[in-house]
Amino acid sequence: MDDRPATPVTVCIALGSNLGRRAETLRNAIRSLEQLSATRVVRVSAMIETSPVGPAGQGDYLNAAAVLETTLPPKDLLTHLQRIETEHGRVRRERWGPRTLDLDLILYGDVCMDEPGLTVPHPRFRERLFVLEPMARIAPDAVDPTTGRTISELHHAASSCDAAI
Ligand code: A4P
Ligand code: MG
Repeated sequence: MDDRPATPVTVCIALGSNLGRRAETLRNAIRSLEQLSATRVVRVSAMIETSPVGPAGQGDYLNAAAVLETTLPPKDLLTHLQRIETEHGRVRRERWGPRTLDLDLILYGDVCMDEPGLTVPHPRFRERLFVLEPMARIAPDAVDPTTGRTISELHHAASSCDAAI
């Protein structure tokens, strides 16, 4: 799906940081999202502090979520997210390792795509409380097009498993 959608699509983005001035980085990242062309930031969650999932020995994260409306195609949006990560000091090193800023594209309307470099919905978000918790606060009724379940339902399921995945 490379074509620009005719009408704005509702998109969910997950934000995370566990290096440097975490809250300031997330606030600045939201400002960068607000400056994207053809895009409106509709809702931003509170920041939550979460234990790191992945390699041991890294610090706690601040995580948040944002809902956007955009006519940028998914790949263009991901390119912008990666540019914003880089502008905020992100250096790609170890997978799941510490980072100043991580921006993941979680949902892009009801689009399902699996292409080199971009899988939507994000393949691991259903098990991840650090994504579902902030998303459930601002988009509880958004639907995961792969499972047909709402964010609220996925959040309850992940919480009840106490999924530290
Ligand atoms: N990519 C494919 N699909 C997507 C998508 N929907 N959104 C590709 C964003 N990127 C997508 O990402 C690796 C590649 O995924 C990119 O080149 C992109 O083309 P990356 O950001 O360079 O690497 P990563 O973030 O280390 O890997 P990944 O697999 O995205 O990890 P996650 O799932 O994002 O996990 N613990 C807590 N508490 N809080 C966190 O925020 N984050 C992670 C990262 C680990 N542990 C955490 C947290
Ligand atoms: Mg990532």
